[in-house]
Amino acid sequence: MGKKPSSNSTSLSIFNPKYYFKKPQQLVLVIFGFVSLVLLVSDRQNLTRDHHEEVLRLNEELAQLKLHLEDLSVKVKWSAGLESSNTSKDDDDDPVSVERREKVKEAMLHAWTSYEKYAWGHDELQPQTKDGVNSFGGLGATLVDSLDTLFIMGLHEQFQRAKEWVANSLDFNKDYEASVFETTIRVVGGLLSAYDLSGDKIFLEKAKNIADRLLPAWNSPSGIPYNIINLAHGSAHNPGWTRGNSILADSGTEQLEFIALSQRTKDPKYQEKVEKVVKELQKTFPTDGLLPIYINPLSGTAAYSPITFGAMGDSFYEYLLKVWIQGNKTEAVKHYREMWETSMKGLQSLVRKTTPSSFTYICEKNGNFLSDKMDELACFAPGMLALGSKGYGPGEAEKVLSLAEELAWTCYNFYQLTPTKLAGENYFFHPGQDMNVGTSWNILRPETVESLFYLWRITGNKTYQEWGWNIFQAFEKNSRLETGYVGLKDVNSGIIDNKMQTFFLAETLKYLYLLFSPTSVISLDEWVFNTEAHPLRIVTRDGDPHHENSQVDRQQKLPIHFRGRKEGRLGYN
Ligand code: DMJ
Repeated sequence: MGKKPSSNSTSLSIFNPKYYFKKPQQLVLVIFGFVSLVLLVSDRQNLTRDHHEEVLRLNEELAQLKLHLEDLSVKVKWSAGLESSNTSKDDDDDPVSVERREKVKEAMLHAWTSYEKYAWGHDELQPQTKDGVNSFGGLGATLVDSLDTLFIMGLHEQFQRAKEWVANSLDFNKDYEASVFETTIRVVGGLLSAYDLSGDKIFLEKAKNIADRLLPAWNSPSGIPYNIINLAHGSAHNPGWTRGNSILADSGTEQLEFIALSQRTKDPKYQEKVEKVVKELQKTFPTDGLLPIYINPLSGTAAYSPITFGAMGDSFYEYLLKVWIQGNKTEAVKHYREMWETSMKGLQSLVRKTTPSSFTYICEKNGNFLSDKMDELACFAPGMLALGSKGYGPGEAEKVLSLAEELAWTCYNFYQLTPTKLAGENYFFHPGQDMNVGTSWNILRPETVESLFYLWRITGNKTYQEWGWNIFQAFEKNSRLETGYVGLKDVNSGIIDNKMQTFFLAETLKYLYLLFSPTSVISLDEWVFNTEAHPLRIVTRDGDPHHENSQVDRQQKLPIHFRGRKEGRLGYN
């Protein structure tokens, strides 16, 4: 009797190629099965991806519809005259502003949804190639920079999703040479502002974590920080091209964030480091208050280099004023205001007027030589002057405010004089020719709308809203793509680049939104904006805005936000 093959030997034989020589139909079946399986799996994957994209698209459409609905309901209310009956009427709110801020909110939603769709968790969105890029070490820079804008605009589902990412995926342990300045103003500032607005402790924990990684940068002989630090290892240095020097703006623009962090954590170490910088600079502060852009971190003194209110100088002057405001203008911060006022005298010594149209501008200085050039970056100055004008006595206050208004007119014309109605990166002034664009790109910068926001808040002059609206429309026309917002490589030709800058969401759109909101929304009496437009609550010098014994009354802490026109206050999470 032949031996019956065991089931074991049968199963072995199907893995034996000879089996298929004897039974070719089985081979056909196996191949067919395999191909079907591969097709099925790849089809599933495609379906899942398509499904995911479809869900994101539908979400954006839904959010757009919600906005549209809010807009309609606001209009209906206005036309029915119901407004004043159920809400407290703000004198500075009107139907045109309501409609405009809804348009700005829609722009933010578009920018944010594009980021969610193509670059989620990355630092920046590249709208043309529809992908993300990590230009800040992979810290989710756009996401963190956008948190407070989402919150203020009432985009709460988006804020929630961003918060989940911060809680679960934001990791600072990166072997990356980070800019101390950029990481502070975007990440520390963004997280602290999200904490102040929402009260959610996760933001404070994360802010403390990244600030702890940045702190070794201040361990120089003078206390002036090195501007680059490895986030994983804590080794700090300056960029090669500064000849070993620290950059003025990079070294003097961490005070607001680190003081705020000390106030909220009750740990003075952050505040001590950054306040020492200003004390050090005060020792050799020039009589005109104008510091060159390079500071030697070994001696703490200025190295021969240009003086400017544009790139590399700008926010140092801004923070002198704002730390004074953050510190409740008390004795402890008096020296900041004094230094600021000295610098503003210096600024006035750099002011010139063009011919034939008499535009006011701020020169740059190198040694004794003045250069007739102004960066668009220096267009933060009108806002700063307006904000600081209130601290002067009669006479001087009007003079400073009037200079602010003249400079704002020039900055607005940086936009209006180009074919795209968007400003170039810098301008040169020649006798008889007023101004010409120098570097011709526009990377969605905020400085001019920032100044228009302050000037509107401080003067109540609606002209500034009109100017802001014109600039917003130019962004919509030239920079908006299906996949986000891009800068222009050239404001004359309108050729676009491939980057949605994080400050477009953090600053440009936030200031525009606030330009069309009542003054009670992020009141300048209660909040101070860092240089990346992150509002930090003004508390007592050692206070925590969320501490149960905090002096700030809880009702007062709630930011007002709008569903269409103001319908009420929103609570914390
Ligand atoms: C922002 O990161 C900040 O406003 C900074 O102070 C200057 N540069 C950009 C915006 O232009």
